[in-house]
This record gives sequence, structure tokens and C-alpha cells, in this order.
Amino acid sequence: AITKRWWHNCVVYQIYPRSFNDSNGDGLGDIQGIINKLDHIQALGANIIWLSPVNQSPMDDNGYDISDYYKIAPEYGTMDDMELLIVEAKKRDIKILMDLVVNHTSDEHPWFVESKSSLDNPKRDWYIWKDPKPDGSEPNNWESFFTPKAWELDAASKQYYLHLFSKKQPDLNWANPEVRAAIHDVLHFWLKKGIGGFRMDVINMIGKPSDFPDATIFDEGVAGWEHWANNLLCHQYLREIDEKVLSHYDVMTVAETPFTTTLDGRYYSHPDRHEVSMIFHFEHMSIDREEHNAVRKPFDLVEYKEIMTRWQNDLYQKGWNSLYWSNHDQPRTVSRFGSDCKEYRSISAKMLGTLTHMMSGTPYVYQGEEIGMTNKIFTDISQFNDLMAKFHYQKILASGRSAQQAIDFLNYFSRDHARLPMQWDNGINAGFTTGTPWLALNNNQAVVNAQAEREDENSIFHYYRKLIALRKSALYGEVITYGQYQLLDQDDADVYAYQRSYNGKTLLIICNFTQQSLTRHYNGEIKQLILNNYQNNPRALSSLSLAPYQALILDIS
Ligand code: TEU
Ligand code: CA
Repeated sequence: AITKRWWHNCVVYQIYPRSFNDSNGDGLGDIQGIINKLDHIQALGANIIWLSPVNQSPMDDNGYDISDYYKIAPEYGTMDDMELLIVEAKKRDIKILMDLVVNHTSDEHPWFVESKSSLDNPKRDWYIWKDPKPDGSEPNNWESFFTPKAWELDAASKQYYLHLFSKKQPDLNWANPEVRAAIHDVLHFWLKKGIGGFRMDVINMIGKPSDFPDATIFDEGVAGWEHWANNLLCHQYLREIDEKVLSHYDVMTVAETPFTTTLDGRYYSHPDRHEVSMIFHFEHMSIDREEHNAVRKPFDLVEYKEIMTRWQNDLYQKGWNSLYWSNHDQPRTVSRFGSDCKEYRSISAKMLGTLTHMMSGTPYVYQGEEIGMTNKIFTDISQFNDLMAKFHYQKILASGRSAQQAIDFLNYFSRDHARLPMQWDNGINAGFTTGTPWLALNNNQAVVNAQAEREDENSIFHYYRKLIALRKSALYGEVITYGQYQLLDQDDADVYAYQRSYNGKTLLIICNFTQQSLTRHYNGEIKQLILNNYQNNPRALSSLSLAPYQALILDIS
């Protein structure tokens, strides 16, 4: 068994500051705007906020390119605003997790400016510089997430630097102990301000093998990942962070870790290894697409169950899961996995929330998910903001597909969907700003907005509020937090049903993923109907009728 920790029954709400709430009419969300909406998050019942980056940044990747770890981006506010946010959140029993983006900095960070200035600058070795191959080409064949190659030539010094993301995001050289010490200082600085921990951006990529070998796997992701993802160096650097910093505070950490298996998940999150509290894996995020080739695949519920079940079982009492349907890099949950048509948007959003919130782990709610915000229909590449959308567009055209095919893929996949301004009410700009929003709204705020959701007791918002409250409830909190998971009917392609059991209590969770009415048979007896996204009353489990997208949480102890 694992030791109980305070974050085990917490629910995290993710804020993408740029798109959350604008307090001063410049069209950009800001920290004061977040403070003004803390009551919304408190009403939902979340007690941790993961704040996407608010540090000073040229915003090449909307803040995931930091130019000063000790400063707040002026467009988002001041250090005083940040300190006020921590205080105001604390008054509501909410902790703030900051986004720690330390695999790379901005190329405008003074460290990189110095590093680039000459071959013998003391900070030269803070980044990863390599000579070209004899023919002048890149030091190896690694690719980048946002550009074809991971290396950029600096004409002045005739060396290449490594960037796994954009060329304005040079990778730090974690092999250099000075770099690691500088990052440890950054963590201490923020933890002393009273934050609750960190979400660690692509932290599983910080270890680069010293010989920089060529990639040999090309179809399964950004080439090179077999060398820089989840290696021993990374685990060692994380344990060093724990020893030097985290172990001195009572904090939670969540590591963002693409390319991970459940075994990696255990290595990262087993408490005795002293690395991180939990990780974000991406297996279920690639269920309906090959990101690398920019190709969409059909969603397969049986495969989805297999993935989720493996994570639930393999980490049970050996680590800790995080549970999510979406974040600022993903399409909108209801459009992607449910249905955003008028008839089923609300009901399917509730069903999807039920599925993840009843699992073992810490659930994450991405801003707008709790009110069922949807994907937008884009018609032209000029409407996208995200640098990854532009990269994918070029990649699709280069693979011989048409511009329309590229837009179709982006309408499904683009990170911009999640970054459209939050819809607070049915007023001008959905209440997000009184100015011109930095990214055009989806314009369905007449139907989808937080005010309407708050006022309607049958809304998605209130359903999510109930899901979150259950995890903390005296009656069901323990079984939801610590119960053993058991999948039922693994080959059922339409319904996801599972049980959770703990200390003599058993919950049965049933989710219909289709628009059809179905009948299913389960063992046991309904002792109590805990939650239902329809108003009806299920009778016998031996012959249970399920309405389209129906979700049930039943006590069958
Ligand atoms: O994302 C890392 C990452 O793996 C993404 O590039 C992902 O592949 C893609 O967004 C869609 O699946 C993190 C941040 O969450 C992202 O916003 C940043 O752009 C990136 O790191 C670089 O910091
Ligand atoms: Ca603003």
C-alpha cells in the first residue's frame, strides 16, 4: 500500500492565462482576470490550479519559451499580482501549481544570449552546441516537434544548437551542473512564495546522451525520442531536484511525459523513488491520430479501455495516475470524444466526465471543459495562431495532400481549439474581454457559457461539481480515491463499464459511448443510484436500459 498524501483526492483545474479572463481590455487574459474568476473554480470544487506559464516570454509558443524565470510577463501582470493570486487562492483553499518549463528557455533568455555570443563564453556550455558533420550538415538526424530538424546553425560561431521545439526554444544542457543548480534556485524562489508545486513541461526529455546518437525509429514520433525520452539521466536529474529542492517542501508535482509506458510511469511516480507525484502519459491522446504523420484514425473504445485499464492496474499502489481528457495542447473533449451537436453536447460531456472522474488518480479539468466548450470550425490557415498548426499544415502539403485536407486535419487536431477565449457569458466577446480578443472567439456563447451553466442546476458545470464533491465525500471518497479498479466486458465496443472496490464498498460505473439506446446485463444489485446524467431511475442490473451517452454511478456494495 502507498502512504496517503494530501493531493490524492484533489482535483486540478488548468488555466491557460492568455485565454482565461482579460481584466484590462487589451484582449489578453491576465492574472488579475484569474483572481476575478477564482469563485468560479471554488464553486466547481477544484482545489488546485495548474497555471500555464506566466513568466516573462517573447511568446513564440505562448509562454512555453521563458526569457526570465524570476519575472512575470508584463502583459499578464506584476509580481504583486502573482503574490495576490497565491493569497486569494489560498483563502479559498486552492493551491497554485506553476508550469516549470526547463527543458528549454527562450532564445531571448540572457543565458542563451550569452551562450551564443562566443565559443568561449562561460555560458557556452549551458546549451547544447555541436559542430556540423564534415559535410556541413546537422550533428545528427534528430527531428523537432515544431520544425523538420532539431538543430539550428549559428552562422557566427559555425556551430549548431539543439531545439526539440521551435528554434526560439533552445534546449538547456542539463549535463552541466551549473545549469541544474540555476534551475534548483528557480524552484526554491517560487516555492518560497507559497505555491503548491509544479507541472513540469516535457521534463522526461531533459537527459540527452552525451554521444548524441542518430535516431533509428522514424514512424512513431519525433525522430530521436528513443535517445532523449525517459532515460536514466532524466530519472537521476529528477531525484536530484527532489533531494535539493522538493523534499524540503510539502508539494505535488506532475511531470509531462510523452512516449511513456506504464513501467516508466511507475519509475516516475513510485513514492520510494522520490521523483515526481504523478505523470501525464499520452497513450490515450494518440488513440485517434498519428500525430507525427498528421493522420487521423478512428476512435476505438475497446482500445481505449485497454490503455486506461493497463494504466489503472499497473500503477495501482505502485505509483499514481493523473486523469485527463484534454489540456491546452488538445482538441476540446466533447467535440473529440463525445458529440458537440445540440442534442448531445451536454449529455455526452457529462458522460465523459463520469468516466475519468471515477477512476483512480488525480483528475484534471481544462478550462471550459466544465461548461462543454467545443472545437471551432476553421476555414483557412490564416485563422490559426499556434506554431504547431502551421508546421502541421506544411507537413501535410509536403506529403502530397491538399490544403483542404490539411484544414480538415487541423479542424480535428489543432491546439488552437483549446486556446479560444473562455466563454463566460452571452455578452460581447463572451465576457472574456472588452477589447479585441487575441484569438477570435468560437461565437457559440449564446449556447455555451459559464453564466448559463452556473444558473442551470442540470448543467455540465453542476454535474462536474457533483463528480468532484464525490471524491471528497465521507461516503464515497475513499473508494473513489483508493479503490481497486476492475474492467467489465472488455470487448464491448459501445459501453465502458468498470468497478471500484475498497473496504467492502463497490461502485459500478457505466458509460454509453454511443448515440444509441442499448440494453446491457450486469451482476449485482443497485443499492444506491449515486449519479446519473439522465433524470430516469435505473431498475435492475440484469437488464439495464441505457439512453444515448448515458452515464451511471451506482453503489452495488
Ligand atoms: O508539450 C509537449 C508536447 O509533447 C506537445 O508538443 C504535444 O506533442 C503537442 O502539443 C500535441 O500533442 C509541452 C507543452 O504542453 C506545449 O504547450 C509546448 O508547446 C511544448 O511542451 C514546448 O514547451
Ligand atoms: Ca489583459
